[in-house]
Amino acid sequence: MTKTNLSFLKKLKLKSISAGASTGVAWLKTTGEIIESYSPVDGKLIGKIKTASRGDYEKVIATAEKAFSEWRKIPAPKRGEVVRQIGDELRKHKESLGMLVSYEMGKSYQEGLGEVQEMIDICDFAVGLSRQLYGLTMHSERPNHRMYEQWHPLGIIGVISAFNFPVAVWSWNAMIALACGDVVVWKPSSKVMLCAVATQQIIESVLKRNNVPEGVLCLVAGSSKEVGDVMLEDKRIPMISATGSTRVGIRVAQKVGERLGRSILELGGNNAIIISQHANLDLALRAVTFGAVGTAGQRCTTTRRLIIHEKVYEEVKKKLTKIYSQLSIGNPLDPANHVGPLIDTSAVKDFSSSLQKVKEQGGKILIGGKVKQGKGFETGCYVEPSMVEVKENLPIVKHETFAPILYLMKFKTIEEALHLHNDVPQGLSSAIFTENMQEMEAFLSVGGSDCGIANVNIGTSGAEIGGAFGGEKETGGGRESGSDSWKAYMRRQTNTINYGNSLPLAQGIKFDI
Ligand code: UN1
Repeated sequence: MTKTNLSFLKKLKLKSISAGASTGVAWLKTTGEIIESYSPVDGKLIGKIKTASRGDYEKVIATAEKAFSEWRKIPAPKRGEVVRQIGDELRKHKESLGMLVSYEMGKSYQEGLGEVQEMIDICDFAVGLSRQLYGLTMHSERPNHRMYEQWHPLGIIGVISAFNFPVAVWSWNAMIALACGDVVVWKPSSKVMLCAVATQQIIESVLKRNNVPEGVLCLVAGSSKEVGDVMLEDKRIPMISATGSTRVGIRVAQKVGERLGRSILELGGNNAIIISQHANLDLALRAVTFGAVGTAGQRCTTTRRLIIHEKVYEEVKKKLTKIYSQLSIGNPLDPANHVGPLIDTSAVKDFSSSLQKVKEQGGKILIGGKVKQGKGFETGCYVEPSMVEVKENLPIVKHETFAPILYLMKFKTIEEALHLHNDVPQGLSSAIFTENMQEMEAFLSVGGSDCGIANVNIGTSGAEIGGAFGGEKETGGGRESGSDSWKAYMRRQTNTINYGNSLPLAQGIKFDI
């Protein structure tokens, strides 16, 4: 195995034991247990984190609450200026942070860089947004009355992020929230806490030199028991934005819903690509491969199902099998490799048990399926990307396994393809490859894809930050990132002003005294 050059850890100034809690400008002397972070790439210890305890969490939240009363009064474009500088700071650290993302999470270095680029891009987006927090005006039915709506900051936004995007998904929430005048408390996944600590360290200098109130951008890296569960029930947090599995998301929705808090949920996906007989197969095969094996199948937008027209089925199967046989699996920091490790050995167990279910339910493994062993694979986290042929949506096909397993199935008519496509509990991302206008429009029409993202002639993963990101059904229904997702981070207020001398009631109601 290529030896990883760890000089990026020095550039990121990670200590051998990092504190797991920060108020943005100061680190706490945390009192939680120590967690060791090992790389799934080579099994080496990257660093330790003294996590946040419940008591540390309390301190952070109290500081965040105070910070909100100040931050919300700072003009939005001035808040945007701070976000702009955060983007610039991230630009300076793109390579080192991208490398840490790759090393701690296991995605390729290119994808690690891409993740930091998403952070930079959302900063740019949020800077513009800080001058565009528009409300509507409407015409009152009463004379001498004016009506309009305005958007006010909401308060503390709790961000619970998943291991697969250790830093980008936080930034989609945090940078928008910051521009909106909210403050943020971030609970990262305990599998990738060092990425969160490094990010927090990078932005610290910006917050300090701009005299941003203490508590505006906070980190509480702690266990679910000490931190996560408490956040869900904490009435001081009006909104929780959580990314993770559907199982976790249901709990978040219940707990936050019980106290009538808001939540944005971005949960499981079971994303399919329909390949029509009218597809440009060259494009389709490239998109399928990146979508299915990129991040070793651990994106929520990963391509998990291929619905292929019977006329091109054999050709697609043959060509893809060839591509899969040529994929190189290994250290994701080595650009020669296409597929890195899964996050941990428990993810490997899920991979193997899903393939076991495939066999029991009558699916046929076409290629892959094994856990890699031997030199370079000592962590036990590397698996072979697998292609499975199925006759219909078997129970296992409806389940999201967070690993590189791609199901192939056949269709005859576009109606049948759309039925197969939507016949799963999840609804995040989707795509069709076709050059036929009728098929394309059918896919995008009201009776077409039921997902939050529907693409034509590009794959299911790798969405741009400018669009709203999220999906329907078990994906949770939330939207983050671009478009007008910012509205979820603010409270809307409708205002009616009477500038006349009488008091007409709406709906023409008479009430004389
Ligand atoms: C996720 O996997 O949780 O569209 C987010 C994509 C990325 C984000 C994925 N921009 O694949």
